[in-house]
Amino acid sequence: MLIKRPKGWEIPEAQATPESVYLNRRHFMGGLATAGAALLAGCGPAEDARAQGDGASISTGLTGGAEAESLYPVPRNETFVLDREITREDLATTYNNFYEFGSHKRIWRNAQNLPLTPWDVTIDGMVEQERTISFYDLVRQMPLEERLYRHRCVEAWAMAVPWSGFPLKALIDWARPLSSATYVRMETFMNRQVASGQRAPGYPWPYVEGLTMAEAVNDLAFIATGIYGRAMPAQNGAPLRLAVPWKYGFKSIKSIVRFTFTDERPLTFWENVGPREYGFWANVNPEVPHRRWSQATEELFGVEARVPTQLFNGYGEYVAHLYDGVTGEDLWH
Ligand SMILES: Nc1nc2c(c(=O)[nH]1)N[C@H]1C(S)=C(S)[C@@H](COP(=O)(O)O)O[C@H]1N2
Ligand SMILES: [Mo]
Repeated sequence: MLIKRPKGWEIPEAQATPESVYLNRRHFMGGLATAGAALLAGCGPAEDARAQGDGASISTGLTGGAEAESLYPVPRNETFVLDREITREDLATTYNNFYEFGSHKRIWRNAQNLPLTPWDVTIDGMVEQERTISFYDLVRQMPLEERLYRHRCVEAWAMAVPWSGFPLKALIDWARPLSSATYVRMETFMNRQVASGQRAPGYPWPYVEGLTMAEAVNDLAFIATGIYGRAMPAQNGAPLRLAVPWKYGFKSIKSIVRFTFTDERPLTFWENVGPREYGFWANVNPEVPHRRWSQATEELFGVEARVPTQLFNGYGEYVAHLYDGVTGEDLWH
């Protein structure tokens, strides 16, 4: 796939070798994460040291077979432009947060064991009619497009990736929730056989996330089913995952099996694990530090550059109005 690199963000090729990237990452993560690493939303600094070499050659991964693969590539929606270089595909597909497969970044190999066919998606709760549909039947009915989005992890690193998928609003229109529904709750698969992380004690599986209905029908809220012009690899959340780029990365729940419409705010996975550090809203804000580190700047993963963090990760024009009337809430954790 042809990728346009905006001038000014170009980094000398020599600085972008996997070794220097990972050494830099190790240095960086070591500085901010010492005690309480288990509470970090997807942080396992100790594992980074093993990373050298992994990223250079691999960009494959199970994607749900030829049927899923045949859907791509899809036309790019040019509305969404980046202010930075697209992250190298081999980096974005081998450095992942996916606690179901381990509390470190090198889960891509383990994730290959996740069975992707068949994959059923259940729509339930406050809807006209509860139903379960296969992923492939669902995705074929959705308006597929490609979007270039920034991705900002709460750990203060950032990527930029080309997602393929469809607006969450398209799925919601299809699901026909009742007007009394005020939240959509999303849930990841449960599979202790293949997901070693789900066998480890201490985490409230399955992974759960949620959005208000207003957030969910916002133009930016996207269900990604592909990446870099091909079907989603398991490690990035196949066959379908959320992408809400104005929020910290942990909101972008992977490998979804259930959408539940409700009038109760869902208790999300990380809020459940560490309510002092992670909340429901998790909107990106450079001025509100995490309880243990600053959010003022972020590391552009793969290019050894730090840049200022932007309010709403730079997407304020799309989403800031959603929070105008919201008072008495911590919108930034
Ligand atoms: N089910 C599930 N979804 C998840 C996570 C997870 O551990 N489990 N990690 C989150 C975090 S912290 C981040 S930063 C992103 C990482 O997505 P990527 O690996 O595609 O970059 O996925 C999010 N979605
Ligand atoms: Mo994250």
